[in-house]
Amino acid sequence: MDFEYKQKTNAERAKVEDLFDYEGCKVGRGTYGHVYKGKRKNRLNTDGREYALKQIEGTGISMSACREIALLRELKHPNVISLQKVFLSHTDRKVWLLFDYAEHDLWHIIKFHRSAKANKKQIDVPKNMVKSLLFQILDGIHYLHANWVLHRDLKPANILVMGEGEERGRVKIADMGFARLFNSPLKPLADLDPVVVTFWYRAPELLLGARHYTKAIDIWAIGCIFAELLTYEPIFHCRQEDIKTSNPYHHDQLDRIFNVMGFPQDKDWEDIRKMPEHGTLTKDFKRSNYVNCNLVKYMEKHKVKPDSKQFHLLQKLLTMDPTKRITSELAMKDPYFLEDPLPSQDVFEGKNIPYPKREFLTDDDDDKADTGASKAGGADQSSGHNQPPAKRVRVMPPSTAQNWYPYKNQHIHNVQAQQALQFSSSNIQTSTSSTYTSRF
Ligand code: 0ST
Repeated sequence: MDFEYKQKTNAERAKVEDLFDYEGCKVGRGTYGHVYKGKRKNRLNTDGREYALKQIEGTGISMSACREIALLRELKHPNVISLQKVFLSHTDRKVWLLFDYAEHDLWHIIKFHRSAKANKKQIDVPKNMVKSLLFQILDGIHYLHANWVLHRDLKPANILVMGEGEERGRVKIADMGFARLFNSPLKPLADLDPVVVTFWYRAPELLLGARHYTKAIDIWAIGCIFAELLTYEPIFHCRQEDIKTSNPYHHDQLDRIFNVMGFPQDKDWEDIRKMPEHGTLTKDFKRSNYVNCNLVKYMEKHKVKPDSKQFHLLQKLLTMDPTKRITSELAMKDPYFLEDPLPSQDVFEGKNIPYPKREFLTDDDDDKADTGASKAGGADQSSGHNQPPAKRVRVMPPSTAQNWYPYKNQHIHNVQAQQALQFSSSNIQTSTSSTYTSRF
């Protein structure tokens, strides 16, 4: 390439290290890369706004980096994380993504309340906080679903909440990107270490071998999160097995769901007979073991009244038959949201925020993150609840339904994304692996 042109673009290119202070401010480490809390350097930084800088794992514009950038640049909604800028560091071939900084997330918020409860400490919760959280989660998911984007990995760690500032107390749906690791068709299973993955937010049809992700699968996960906000306990908590299998069927997880919900009656879920793992289900389970189990009983134990509007909505979200499960659109119109107190934009309602700020991680924590003893319950919170962080694994999920991703041809899109990132087409090289590389 023209040397002078290269020099000129090099001088003009915005560099993350010139624009942001982030040294020593690592707040997250996982299979997806590193996340830093950053502030704009000098210049006009009077508002003190904070940013999250994600340095993507690996180098170059990998398939997953490309996907994340291509997807996020199309999306704009107050309750969905927004990508502000992409930096390409030509010296080390690193890709950086700039986001607004969210100080809190539901994983930490729920953990805070759980330990307060265990220590019998009284913490005041704003009276409509759970309602506001649920409404904003539904609003964000409704936007994604309306645009045919399925989340596929909703859980408390992926629900961020903004701290002090202009957007105080606002939900931002994010995705740390762990689920996408499962989609690495080129990696043989034998290469991978056994790993702990949570199935607590997985819909029953997924555990019975459903072939595609659907909107209803996201709705089930929202029901699980809602129940957890009401009780501070993961509703479908289950012993975690080491998994090194592509089998979607998880006996213990299904057993836990039936223990809370009861075994589905034929009339409740007619098509259960058509599920790929229905044979295994009838072989392994006896309806008679669950005759006294139902959601009313479970929630009553946790002091949630079965005649309340919140209970009725929970039941509509946690409906076993995916075709009968409520949609995000209908859920937002539920009587629960019309009843006082109404949901508010600031889930903290202007009250003091009792939750601690994110801790900074040291390189030491980095090593631990890889071995499973990360700080504060998860530099990598992929598994959600005081569990070791994610390791390399491939559990075959259902295929990505064609319309999960708004663009069918990822190769074409990959090129488009690179062009959008102002690479000249002569810079694009294709490689035999799933990673596209470009000369920096
Ligand atoms: O949230 C992040 N990425 C993200 C968000 C989403 C949706 C739109 C579904 C909510 N998808 N993805 C995504 C897509 C993630 C990975 C891949 C490969 C594709 N990233 C945000 C990361 N956080 C880090 C902590 O600070 C705030 C931003």
